[in-house]
Amino acid sequence: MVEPALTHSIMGRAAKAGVWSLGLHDIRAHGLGRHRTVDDSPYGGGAGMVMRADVVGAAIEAVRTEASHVILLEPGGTPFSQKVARRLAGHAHLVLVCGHYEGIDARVGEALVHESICIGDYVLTGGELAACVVVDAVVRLLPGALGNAGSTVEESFSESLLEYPQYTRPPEWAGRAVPEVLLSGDHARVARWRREQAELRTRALRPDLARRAGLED
Ligand code: JCQ
Repeated sequence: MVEPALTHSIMGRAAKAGVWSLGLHDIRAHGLGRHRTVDDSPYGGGAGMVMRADVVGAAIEAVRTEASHVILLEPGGTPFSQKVARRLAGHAHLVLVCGHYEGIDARVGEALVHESICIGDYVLTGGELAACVVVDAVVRLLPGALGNAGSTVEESFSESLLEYPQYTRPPEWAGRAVPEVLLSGDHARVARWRREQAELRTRALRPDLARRAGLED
């Protein structure tokens, strides 16, 4: 599921351009015995299975280097944000460890993981989708990733606001007209209107962001 998600479209083009590269490693390759077992029942009892420290540890050791920043995706981690994405974009090599079942033996986190990251308050069946979210948000920040199509120049205040509404042709659709100001050709008026819309939308839809951005109530 990870390969198609991260080799599609912009992410795939950026990989072909040498901006980044993806290495996929199956933890089960380090599994034990004929069944390549990766998990076992929890010490202390209880339902579910826990991924073994020796197996996951060997998988991490096989791919990490001196330059690696090892990340575990889990609900208990640091909340992921644009700020965290910017920080991770500064690392030469990220190792994203994807757990399954009830989680990974806690000793792996202590011994081999630099930080745990959480992408939101819900539980997934495995860390792979969370890893895809983190990789997408980080890779688009790398120089050359977006080509000429986009700019990641993020002004410190406006990036904490929601986007203003966008319109394109046709000028009227389903009885709805594009706001007149956008057809006016008055660039200063357009800029003012967009800024105002961004603030109104942020206040209405994300009061938490509005407060953080310092907008008046
Ligand atoms: C990440 N928000 C939710 C699921 C166990 C390491 O242990 C486990 C990891 C997962 C996958 O991550 C998430 C998640 N951010 O569920 C179970």
